[in-house]
Amino acid sequence: MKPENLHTGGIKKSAAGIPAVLISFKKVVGEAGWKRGLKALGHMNQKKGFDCPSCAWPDPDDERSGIAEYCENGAKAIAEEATLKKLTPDFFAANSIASLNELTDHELGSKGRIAQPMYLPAGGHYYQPISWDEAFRKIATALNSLSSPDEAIFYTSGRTSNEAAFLYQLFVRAYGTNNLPDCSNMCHESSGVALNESLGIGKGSVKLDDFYKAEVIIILGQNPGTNHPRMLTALQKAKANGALIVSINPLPETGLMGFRNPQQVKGILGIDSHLTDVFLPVRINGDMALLKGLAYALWQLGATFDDEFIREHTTGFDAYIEHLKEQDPQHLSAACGIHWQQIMELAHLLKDKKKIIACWAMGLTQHRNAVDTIKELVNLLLLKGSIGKEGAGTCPVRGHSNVQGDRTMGIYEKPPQVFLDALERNFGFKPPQHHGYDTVDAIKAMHAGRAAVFFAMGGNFLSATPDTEYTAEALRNCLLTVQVSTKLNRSHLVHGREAIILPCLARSDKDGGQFVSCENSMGVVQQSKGVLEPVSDQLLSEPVIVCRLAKAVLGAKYGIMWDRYMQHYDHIRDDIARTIPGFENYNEKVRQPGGFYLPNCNRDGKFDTATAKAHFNIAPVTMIDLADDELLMMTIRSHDQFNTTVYGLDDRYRGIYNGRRVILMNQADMNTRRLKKGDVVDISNDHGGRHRVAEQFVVVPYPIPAQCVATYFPEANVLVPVDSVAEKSNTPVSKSVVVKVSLRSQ
Ligand SMILES: Nc1nc2c(c(=O)[nH]1)N[C@H]1C(S)=C(S)[C@@H](COP(=O)(O)OP(=O)(O)OC[C@H]3O[C@@H](n4cnc5c(=O)[nH]c(N)nc54)[C@H](O)[C@@H]3O)O[C@H]1N2
Ligand SMILES: Nc1nc2c(c(=O)[nH]1)N[C@H]1C(S)=C(S)[C@@H](COP(=O)(O)OP(=O)(O)OC[C@H]3O[C@@H](n4cnc5c(=O)[nH]c(N)nc54)[C@H](O)[C@@H]3O)O[C@H]1N2
Ligand SMILES: [Mo]
Repeated sequence: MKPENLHTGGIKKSAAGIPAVLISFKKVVGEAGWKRGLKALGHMNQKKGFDCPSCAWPDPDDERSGIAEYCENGAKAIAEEATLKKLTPDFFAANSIASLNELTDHELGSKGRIAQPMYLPAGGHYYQPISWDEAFRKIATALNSLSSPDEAIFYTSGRTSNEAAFLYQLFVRAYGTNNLPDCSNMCHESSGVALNESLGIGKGSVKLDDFYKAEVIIILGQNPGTNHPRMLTALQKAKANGALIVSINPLPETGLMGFRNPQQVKGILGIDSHLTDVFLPVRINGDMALLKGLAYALWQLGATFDDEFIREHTTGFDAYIEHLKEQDPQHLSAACGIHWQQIMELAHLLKDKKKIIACWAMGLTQHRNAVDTIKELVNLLLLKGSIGKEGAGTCPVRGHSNVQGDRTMGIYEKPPQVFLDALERNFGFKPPQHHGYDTVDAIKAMHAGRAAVFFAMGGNFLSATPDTEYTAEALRNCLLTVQVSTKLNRSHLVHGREAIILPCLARSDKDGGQFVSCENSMGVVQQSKGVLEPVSDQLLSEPVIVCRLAKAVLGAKYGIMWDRYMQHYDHIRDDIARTIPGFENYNEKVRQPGGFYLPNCNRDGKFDTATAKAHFNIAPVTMIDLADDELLMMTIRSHDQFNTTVYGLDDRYRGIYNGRRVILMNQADMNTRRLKKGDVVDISNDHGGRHRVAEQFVVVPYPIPAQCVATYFPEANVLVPVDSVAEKSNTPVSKSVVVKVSLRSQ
C-alpha cells in the first residue's frame, strides 16, 4: 500500500443499515451476476438452503426472515464463493509462483475459483494441470513412503462439513496418526480447555432464545458488528426485552455502540438502537484483573451471590473467597486500566441480577493467560448462579461456520479415549493412541524436519498461523504440500518441494443431489444444500476427495466402505450416528426443518466434571511488563475480510479506507514518540532470539488505551512469535504481542 492512498474518517456511530444492504448486493451481483447472485442470497441460511460460509452465529429456531437471513459480511463471503471468475490452466501457465507472490492477498483472492487440480513439480516455477487420479497417486506415494505416519500433518479449517470432517479423521487415523491440527487451535481452543475443566463441556451453554430472557449480557473481546453481524439483531431484541448490555473491549467497536437493523423500518430510516449500556475500555489483556475486581466488588456489596447454587453445584467457593480477600482493588484497577469507581458501579448494576450471559471471542482466547481469564469469567457466572437456567450461561462465539462441528466429528489432535474406542469398535482398526501435533507443534515439527508431508483441508495455513517467516521455512522444508481449496491464497505459493492444489466444491455449490450438515455456535446441527451450478465440472466435494484419497492410500485395508460413502452421504451419517453420542437417528433428525440440538450437560444444569460439580478456579493476575519504548499489540480483523481472505481495503466502521497496513495508536503514545497521523513506521520485536519486523505501517490516532496498539491480521502475523502461546491451550498469543515502533526515514 502506498501510504498516501490511505484515508481516515470518523468512527461510525452505528453499524449496518442501508449502506450494509447496498454493499451486500453490489458485491454479490458484481461477482456472480444478477441471477446467480440473487439465487445465492435467497437460499442463504434458509431451512431449505445452505449454511452461510461466514461465521458460526446460529439461525433463529423459529421463523427465518422472508427477505434475508444474512448480513453484509455473509453476503461478501458468498460473493467470494459464487464468483464466475475461474483460474484455468492458462492462468497458471501465464503466472509463475514468483509473480503471483508479488500480489497482495486481496488481489490473489479476487482472481477467481480454482477450476482443476494443479501440480507443482520439484524445482518448478509454474503450476501445471494434473488429473485427479494422478494427484491422488502422488499423494499416496508420498504418504506411504514416510518412515512413520506421524511424519504427515493433516490440517483442517472450519468450513469443512460434518460429513467430510468425519471421513477425514477416519482416514487420517486409519492411516495411522492423530496429527490433526485445526484452526480451532488458533481460535477457541482456550475456551474449550477452560470450559471443560471448569464446567465439564467444552462448548457454550446458551441457546439463542436465552438472549431474549437474559437480564445482563456481557460481551468481552468480541466485535460482533463485523464478525457476527446477525448477533446484533439478537442483542437488539434482548435489549428491547430489558437486558443490560455491557461491553468490555479496548476499542469502542461500532456495532456494539449502535445498530441500524436493515430489516426494520426504523433501521432503514436511519434510527440507531444504542446497544451498549456500559462500556469499559479495558487495557489489552486486562480482563483477568477487571473480572477479579468485579467479583471483589460484588463480594464487598454482600448478599449478591446465589448461595444455593454455589452450595449444590460448585466446589472451591471458600478458597475462592479467601483468594478474593487477598486482592487489592487499586492494583486490580491499575492492571485493567478501569477506574475502581466504574467497576463498583457495574457491581451495583449486577447486584440483584440472576440471569447473566457472557459472550466472548478472540479478545479473550488469544492471550498467554487466556484459559485462566475464561475460567475467571466462569467464576463470575457461578457466583451469580448463571449457568443451567434460562436466560443465562456461557457463549463463546465461534468463528468459522463449522469449526464446532469439526471438533464434534473428531478433528482433534488429542482425541478422548472413548472416541478412539468407538472408532476401533465400528471400523475394525486400532487408532493411534498417542496424541498428535496441534497447529503450533505441527509448524515446529515441519521446521525441525520431523514432518515432511503437509495436507490442508481448506484454510490458509501460512497466513493464518503465527510467525509467518518461520512457518514459511517450515512449509518449505516439506517434501509435499497439498491444499484442498476453493480460492488461491498464499499457502499455494509458499510450498514444499512438490505441491498440489485440489479444487473443491464450496458450501453454495450444487453437489449432485446431496446435502451436508454443520453445527453452529449453539450446538444446532442442520443440513446445508448448495444451489449454484459449480464453475467447473472438475470440482469434487470434500467428502469425495477424502474417499478417493483414502482409497489411493489405504486400498481395501480395514474394509472401510469408501465407495458406499461416495454413493450417498446418508451412509456417512449412519456411521457418524453409531460412533458419536448425540447423533442417533442422524439422517432422520437432520431432515427436520431447522435441524436438531446436540445434548449439552450445562444446559440441563449438570456438570460432567470428575466431581459432577462446577469448579471455581483460582489464578493470579499476571501483568505483561512493558519497557518505556514497548507497546502491547493486538492483531484484529477489519470489516472487509474473512480471516486471511481480504474482501477489500476498507474498515468502514473504524473509519479507515483504502489501506490495511495501519497501526491504531493512542494519541499520548504518539506524542511521546513524536509521531503524527500518517507517519510511516516499522513495527518490530525480539523474542526467542529472533528479530521480527513488519515494515511500513501508517500511524492512525485512535481511542485505544495507552500503551496498546492494534494492527490487522494477517499482515502483522510476522510479529507473532511461534513460541508465544497460551498456557494449556497452546493457542498463539495473537492479541498481546510486545512490539516497538520506529519511524521510517523516507
Ligand atoms: N466478517 C468476518 N466474520 C468473521 C471472521 C472474519 O474474519 N470476518 N472471522 C471468523 C472467525 S474464525 C472468528 S474466530 C471470529 C472472530 O471474531 P472476533 O473475536 O470478534 O475477531 P477479532 O477481530 O479478532 O476481534 C477481537 C475483538 O477483541 C478485542 N480485543 C482484543 N484484545 C482484547 C483484550 O485483551 N481484551 C478484550 N476485552 N478485548 C480485546 C478487539 O478490540 C476486537 O474487538 O469471527 C468469525 N467471523
Ligand atoms: N494474528 C492473528 N492470527 C490469527 C487470528 C488472529 O486473530 N490474529 N485468528 C486465528 C483464527 S481465530 C482462525 S479461525 C485462523 C483461520 O485460519 P484458516 O481457517 O486456515 O484461514 P482462512 O483465512 O479462513 O482460510 C481461507 C481459505 O480457505 C479456503 N476455503 C474457503 N472455503 C473453503 C471450502 O469450503 N473448502 C475448502 N477446502 N477450502 C475453502 C480458501 O482457499 C481460502 O483461501 O486464523 C488464526 N490466525
Ligand atoms: Mo476463528
